[in-house]
Amino acid sequence: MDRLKLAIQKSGRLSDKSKKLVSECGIKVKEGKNKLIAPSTNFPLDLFYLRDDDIPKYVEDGTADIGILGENVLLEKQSEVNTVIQLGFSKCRLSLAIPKAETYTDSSYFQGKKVATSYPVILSKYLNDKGVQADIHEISGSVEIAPGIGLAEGVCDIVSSGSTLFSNGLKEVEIVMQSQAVLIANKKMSAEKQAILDKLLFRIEAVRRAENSKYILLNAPENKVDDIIKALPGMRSPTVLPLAQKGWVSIHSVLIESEFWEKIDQLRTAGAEGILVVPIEKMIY
Ligand code: PRT
Ligand code: ZN
Repeated sequence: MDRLKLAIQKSGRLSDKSKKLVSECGIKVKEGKNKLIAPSTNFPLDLFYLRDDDIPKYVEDGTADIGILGENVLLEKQSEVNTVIQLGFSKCRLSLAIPKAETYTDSSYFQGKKVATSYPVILSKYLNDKGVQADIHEISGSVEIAPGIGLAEGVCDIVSSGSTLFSNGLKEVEIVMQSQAVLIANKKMSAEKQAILDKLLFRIEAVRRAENSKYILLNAPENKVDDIIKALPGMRSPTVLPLAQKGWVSIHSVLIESEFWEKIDQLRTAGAEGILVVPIEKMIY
């Protein structure tokens, strides 16, 4: 029986969240110190611990079948793989930044200027598309210090909160790309491996849906039920149960996280009381 090989980052910003996702999919893995490969004991999958930069190549050549990494690294490496699903974690952006005191109008600012980055492929394509020729210096770490030590006049680096740029006297002037963790797959997988991947995807989707949803329970007078139901999308239709107190019901449904506060306001206006909101662990359609 074939087993699916999943490459994840060994240690770094993606590793804990990648492991958490695997665990939330009910996949148990034997953890060993400093091991390169960890087999699952209850799912036909083996975890490969790698540097994130190596994951696209390993998945392209089939050493690993699938992998989890940031879209920024995926795009930079230009490997021939399929992007299967966005995973919604490790969100960040790749941005251009310049010293705070400089005046910025548009990307022509970078014409003929030295820009330090670990993402030369993405950056040169971005600037080329805008007709700007910059002098791109590839450096592998601590990009943000380059202007301060006179190595470059600008940087193109990953930004999350912006505090690294700020504390190095830089300001973000353009977003080159948005990024998040994605699951990638080899382009020529056997039918047997594809079937294991489909099973895994089914679980990942259930976990992702649950992350974005909340279970809501509320009480309401019977004559308000129609108004309240209008405000509740639910999976199919909400559950309505009679309460011991005559003329009152309990309504149960599912809310999308992003619409949450807006819906809560609508529900209260419609007459809902005693609203309880609870997290959902998995959601299977
Ligand atoms: O050793 P290995 O090669 O596996 O890891 P790595 O050092 O190359 O990568 P790692 O672990 O730092 O990041 C892995 C991935 O996490 C990146 O490729 C991004 O997709 C994603 N990610 C999310 C980030 C950040 N947020 C992030 N903030 N990657 C890096 N940063 C760094 C950034 O380089 C800068 O130094 O954090 C700093 C900026 O953060 P703020 O919050 O100060 O703006
Ligand atoms: Zn890396």
